[in-house]
Parts: sequence; structure tokens; C-alpha cells
Amino acid sequence: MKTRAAVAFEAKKPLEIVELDLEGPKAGEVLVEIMATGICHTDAYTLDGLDSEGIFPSILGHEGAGIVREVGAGVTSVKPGDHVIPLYTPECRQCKSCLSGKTNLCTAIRATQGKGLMPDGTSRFSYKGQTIYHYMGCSTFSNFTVLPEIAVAKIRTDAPFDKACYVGCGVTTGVGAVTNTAKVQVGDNVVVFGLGGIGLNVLQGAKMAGADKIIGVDINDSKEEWGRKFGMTHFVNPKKTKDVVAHLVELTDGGADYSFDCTGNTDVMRQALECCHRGWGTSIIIGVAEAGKEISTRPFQLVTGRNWRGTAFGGAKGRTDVPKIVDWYMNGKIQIDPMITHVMKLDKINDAFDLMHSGESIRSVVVY
Ligand code: NAD
Ligand code: AHE
Ligand code: ZN
Repeated sequence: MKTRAAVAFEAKKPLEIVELDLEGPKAGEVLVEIMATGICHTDAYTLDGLDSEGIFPSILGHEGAGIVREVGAGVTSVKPGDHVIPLYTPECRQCKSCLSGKTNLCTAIRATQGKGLMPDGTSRFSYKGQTIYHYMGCSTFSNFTVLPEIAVAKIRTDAPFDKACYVGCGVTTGVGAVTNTAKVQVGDNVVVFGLGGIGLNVLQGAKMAGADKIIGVDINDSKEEWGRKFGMTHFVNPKKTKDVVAHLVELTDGGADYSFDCTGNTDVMRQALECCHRGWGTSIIIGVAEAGKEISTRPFQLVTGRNWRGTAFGGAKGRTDVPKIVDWYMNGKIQIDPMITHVMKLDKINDAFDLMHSGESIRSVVVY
């Protein structure tokens, strides 16, 4: 069949809207009509050539929602007409990682996914006979995409696609980092670095968990008003603060119980660790750093009890947890609508990247 998609033919070049060929689902796969997709900073990072796994030409996008249109042989958990969210972190429920009960990082198809291919080692997309690669197993910048059955979460049919798509990455990552990874407790002090599409969701997760001080840190002053809408109690602009770590330690009476990096900047990651409380404070890396970047700190920071951790997709098990997070949104437990600042059609998708880089948007969503 044919599908319209925004293709990343080369790094650092605008996406091009073209009509491509899409092969139907093979055994264990499903064809999904994507109804809406968010644009996450990780898409921009890959498009900018900063991803060590970046492959071109490919169809980016990993924050979508849509409808199952066809299923391949042997698919039992979804059927045509079901509403689904594609999962860049699948949940096979059979691999060592899924069975461990210790991680959400299913390994069933990670190797082929990282090569831009379906589990059988081939791509379903092509353009004028040339292979176009999948991205993060999702490729939601295509109106139709093919996904492994283990990489779709079935959601309720009354959830609006243009909001539910954000659960496919940003909402789950931010809220889940607080609830699944950190397990923030009532009364904890929390510091969040980077108040974008992820950081604001960390704030709302911290508020939901009953955190006491919820401190937001961003170099963009306009993020103060945004942060306060989602539970932030204090705002710090590091550009206007002499020693940001010392200031945060003072604000939190000795250091944060939990800090979160939502910038992807390795210098910020160090600050996030070092503003944690001696003896127990834990810093959680969410941000994705550029290829080649490394983190550093004095080992003494860890010797004296600070913990450095990371999280992918907020520690969420996609098929199990994503439908619940959609319920949280539908029941008013978490907010999504105000964070979706821009909605556009696919032919304007490049504007979403400009809005993100200029700091004007929180989340842009493309509706097909
Ligand atoms: P975004 O562009 O919407 O937000 C980034 C925010 O960080 C902006 O508000 C920006 O002003 C702020 N910022 C930049 N430099 C800063 C600095 N030096 N100090 C303080 N604030 C600074 O991006 P996003 O979509 O929220 O994504 C944030 C990061 O999270 C990205 O690196 C993205 O790749 C990553 N991410 C990771 C996961 C995961 O599963 N681990 C999931 C989604 C996104
Ligand atoms: N490909 C990069 C790493 C990118 C990365 O860490 N991705 C996160 C999700 S970001 C979503 O916006 C993730 O899920 N990581 C776990 C995994 O298995 O990819 C690189 O450095 O090579
Ligand atoms: Zn993302």
C-alpha cells in the first residue's frame, strides 16, 4: 500500500513529505493508521545527527496514537479497529528482562529495532525502490506504519488521539520517572532540570506523589510560568545564579531527595547529581546526551551516598502501564491538554522542530 510520510533523507536536513510504499504486516505484526503524533526532543536529536544509532533515510517519530487496520498471522492481543499507542519499549512478557521483574527494558527485538528494521531483519518502507528505515520501532511520522504486536498498547476508544499520543513518550517518561523509577514519597524534595515536554511531566508526577519542595531549573525564564502550572514551588535560572548547586542544596536544606535531568546536557547531569542530599539523594538521568558525550563527577560524591541512575520510558512496561496512564488522563489525575501548545498537519512538521529549538513550544502534535 501507499502511505504519506515525513522522511528524514539526511541528517541536519528538513524532513520531506513524500508518498512511500509500505508492505503489509507479516506474522506477529500489525498495520496501524497513525492518527496523531507528538514531536519529542529525541526526534530532533536524531535528525540533528547526534544519535549514535541514527540511520538515514528513515521515518522518525515515536510518540503516536492510532487505529489497528490489519493484523498478521498469529496476532491475538489486538484486532482491526482497536485504538493503540506504539511502543518504542515493547513488552514481550517472555524475555529475560520482562521476566526479571526488575526492568521495563524488554530485549526481544532491541537489536533489529536499533538497526531500523523489523524483527525479521527487513524494512516495510521503501521509496522508489530504495529502503527507508524504521525509527525506534515506531516511525509515527508516517500515516501508516507496521509494528510488532508486542510493541502496541491497546487503549480505551474514547481517549482523543491528539492528546493520547503524548503518552507514547513524554507523559509516561516524565510521570513514570517519578512513580516507577524514583518512587518519590510524600514530603520528598525534588529538583527538575529542564522544563520542556518531559520536565513538566516530572513536575506533575512529583506533585501527584506528594513531594514537598518541587524546584524547577531552566535557562529559559518563560518556563517559570509553565512550571508553576504543574506543581513547581521554586524556580531557578542557572544563568542568573552564581553557584547553582550550592543554591539548590541550600533551598532543599542539605540537598534534594531526588533530582531529574531532562536536558540531555552532561554538565547539567553533574549538577543534578551534586545537588542531591549526602547519604541518600538520587539523581535520575532522563535526558539523552549527544554521541560521544560522557558524564563525570568526583567519586567522592558516590562514596558519600549519592546515587546516579537513569530511566527509559519512565520505567513503564508499555502494554501494562500505558493504558493505565491514559486512564489517569481521562479521569483528570494528570494533565495533558495545556502542554500541547501547537497542532499542525504533516506538511508543517518542520515547524515543530523550529518551535522546539526556539523554546516556543512545549509539545507540538501533528494530526493526520
Ligand atoms: P525540550 O526541548 O522540550 O525541553 C528541554 C528543556 O531543557 C528546555 O526547556 C530548555 O530550555 C531546557 N534546558 C536546555 N539546556 C538547559 C540547561 N543547561 N540548564 C537547564 N535547562 C536547560 O525537550 P524534551 O522533549 O523535554 O526532552 C528532554 C530530554 O529528554 C531530551 O534529551 C530527550 O531526548 C530526552 N528524553 C528521554 C527519554 C527517556 O526515555 N529517557 C524520553 C523522552 C525524552
Ligand atoms: N540511540 C541513543 C539512545 C537514545 C535513548 O536513550 N533513547 C531512550 C528513549 S528516548 C525517547 O524519547 C531509550 O528508550 N533508551 C533505551 C533503549 O534501549 O534505546 C544512543 O545513545 O545510541
Ligand atoms: Zn521521546
